[in-house]
Amino acid sequence: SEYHRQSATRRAPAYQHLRRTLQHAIENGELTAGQALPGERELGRLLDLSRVTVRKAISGLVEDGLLMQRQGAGTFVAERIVKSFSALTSFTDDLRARGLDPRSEFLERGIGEVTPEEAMALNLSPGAQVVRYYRLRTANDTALALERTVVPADILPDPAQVENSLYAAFEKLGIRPARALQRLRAIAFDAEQARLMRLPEGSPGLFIERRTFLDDGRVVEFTRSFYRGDAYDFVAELHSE
Ligand code: 16G
Repeated sequence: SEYHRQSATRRAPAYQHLRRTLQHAIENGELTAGQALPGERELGRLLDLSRVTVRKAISGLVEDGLLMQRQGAGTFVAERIVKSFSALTSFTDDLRARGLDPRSEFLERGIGEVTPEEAMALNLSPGAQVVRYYRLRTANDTALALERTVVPADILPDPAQVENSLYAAFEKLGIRPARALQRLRAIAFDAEQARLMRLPEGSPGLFIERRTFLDDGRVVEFTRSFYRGDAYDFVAELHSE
């Protein structure tokens, strides 16, 4: 097999061979999006490798975003996440709907005085207090986005109120986002962002800025998201005028 041919000619640890072999199989379409992989035990038996080796190779590919793990269902070749560009949904909603486990890793979290830029985006007066979050967004241990969010402190007084999902915290407080303005552009992840996302520097990303409003016109969120460029398809329905 391809695997055995490669192991005979190279000397890297066994898990790296397997990782590379699986990566090639995904890249050249032998393994296709959505396809289920055999279980760790079975794969180990097929390739005559220990379960630890198989697990190490798989967890590396999960981190890379090439494989996804679903609780109780196994490991799959990752599919692109199809996301509406016109629906006011949250990261948590989007990923839960796909049976994945979305998480927030807080890189920064705090409260402070609004900057001029934030005041403009949130329609706040100078001197107002805001809550700020910088989060790494993951699904089943794959890093999918970095997000910086600013919320007026009179809406969300305590930064600790967001445990995992911002929109879940809003819901708990009876705050109902009504509409949002969103813009998108292509970016390349800089060195620091790439490190946090575990991607090579310069990897393609989508920068999406969202300002979300309540029915009464107040702005509840100013978020700048940096999504992985290779993981998302944004779709929108267009209507003639
Ligand atoms: C999405 C939104 C972001 C919002 C976040 C809340 C896009 C491009 N961005 O990532 O503006 O702050 O969801 O997610 O959709 P959460 O409720 O999981 O924290």
